[in-house]
Amino acid sequence: MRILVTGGAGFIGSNFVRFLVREHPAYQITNLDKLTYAGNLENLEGVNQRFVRGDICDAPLLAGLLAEHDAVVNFAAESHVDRSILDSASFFETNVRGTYVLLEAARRTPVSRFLHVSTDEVYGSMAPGQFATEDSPLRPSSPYAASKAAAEMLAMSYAHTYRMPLLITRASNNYGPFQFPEKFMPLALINALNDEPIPVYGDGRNVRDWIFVEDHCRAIQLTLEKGKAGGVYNIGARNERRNLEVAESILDALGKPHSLIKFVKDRPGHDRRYAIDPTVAETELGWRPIETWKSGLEKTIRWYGDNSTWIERARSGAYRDYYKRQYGAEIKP
Ligand code: NAD
Ligand code: TDX
Repeated sequence: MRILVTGGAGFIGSNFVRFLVREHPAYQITNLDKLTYAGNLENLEGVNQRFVRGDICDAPLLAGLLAEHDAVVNFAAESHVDRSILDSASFFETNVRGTYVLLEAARRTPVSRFLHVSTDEVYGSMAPGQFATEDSPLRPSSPYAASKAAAEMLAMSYAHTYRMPLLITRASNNYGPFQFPEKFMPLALINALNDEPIPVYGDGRNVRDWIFVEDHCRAIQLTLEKGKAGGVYNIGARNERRNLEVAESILDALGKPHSLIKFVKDRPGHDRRYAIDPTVAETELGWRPIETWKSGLEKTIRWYGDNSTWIERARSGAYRDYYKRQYGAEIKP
């Protein structure tokens, strides 16, 4: 199968490309990425793939590429909630209009599978004890989540109207190697490694369901192979943790004091709890996460510990300005 992967130089996309090259070498991959601040070709060093620098909003480029491929996996997105709160224009440009341009290109040049990578954030916050199933209503809270829900709805309308062979995955919070330092897990880990305070929003009791990135990548590959056209799949690891517990686990693993945790002003509209029911993926796709919280955390900590040059580069330049704006503090030189 010839796959066009979009956004494959980012965190999950680059892990997905690495995973396919390593475990499913029969796939031919083209990686289309705009290389925004979150895209990084260092994530793909030594990986045998065809790379095209470009934008999913570029219709003529997509027309040419789709003619050479059997399937699309769309990771390309603006992905950070806090940035969407500061300024959401690029979120609607890439996540909504970009998905529209990609769908329109695939309508004109059909592919046999169109997998759109979405998120559990489209369901919004869940009450204690409640789990979203694929049929639960979409109630996005942040501009980021709204842009992802809008993209899904557009995709569903294309599947319905034009019989596009659409697959949607809604994953929970990913963690693992190559995650950009703006997200909570790498931010906490890197700050702990550097003895810098870990900023925890609000009371730290917000809950996320953490999944190791490679488990998510395997679920995407299985969805591509076995998913029913029109199917939606929740991809979660049944691994709910409070943010405070995540920070403490990282500090404990590194032998650092809990006093590095610093409670800071809460994120506006901060969703209290994300929780999804992954039964459909488990039963229909035969998917199960391989990593436990302990093994996934160990692998992640080891990777960041071993990749100080990657960290240094990712935290340089414009990221320093973002950090100062978001946290009112300088990154240590
Ligand atoms: P990321 O921000 O690390 O990577 C996004 C990639 O998309 C970058 O390489 C960037 O250069 C590229 N990109 C951005 N705009 C583009 C455009 N217009 N054209 C082409 N490429 C463009 O994001 P991530 O965390 O790897 O997330 C990937 C996808 O998975 C996103 O769609 C996100 O919504 C979804 N998702 C993420 C998580 C998570 O926990 N990180 C969980 C569930 C779903
Ligand atoms: O500095 C921080 N302090 C803090 O307490 C940051 C950056 C985050 N947090 C909290 C907010 C969340 O409750 O940690 C939790 C995780 O935050 P993020 O890493 O920003 O992730 P989240 O907002 O949950 O969204 C993520 O999961 C779903 C991804 O960024 C999305 O792309 C994905 O769709």
